[in-house]
Amino acid sequence: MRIGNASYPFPGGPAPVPPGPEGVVGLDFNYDFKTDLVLAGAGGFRLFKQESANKFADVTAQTKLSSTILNGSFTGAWAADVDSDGDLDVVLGAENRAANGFAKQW
Ligand SMILES: [Ca+2]
Ligand SMILES: [Ca+2]
Repeated sequence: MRIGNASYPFPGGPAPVPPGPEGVVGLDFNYDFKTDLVLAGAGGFRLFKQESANKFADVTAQTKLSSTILNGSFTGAWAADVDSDGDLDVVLGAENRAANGFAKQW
């Protein structure tokens, strides 16, 4: 995926599967008024934090999510406060039920 002059790896898996319409989610997970990106695809889950208008950093490792989620095969992702605690969560859709579920706000 390209933003400005930079390219960021979409987790498309070995195929590689291009991003689907539900595979890119903009959200401000750290409440700094800069939109961050969740990318979800056949090759897993990635979280990119926006550092400036045209620069994102891969902060996936900081989520401390399990490898089952990080490397799962997803059909889409959506931002929602699933548990109604005031923090945004990310819901991940998967055809493989073993990897289905949601990633609570980290
Ligand atoms: Ca942000
Ligand atoms: Ca929540």
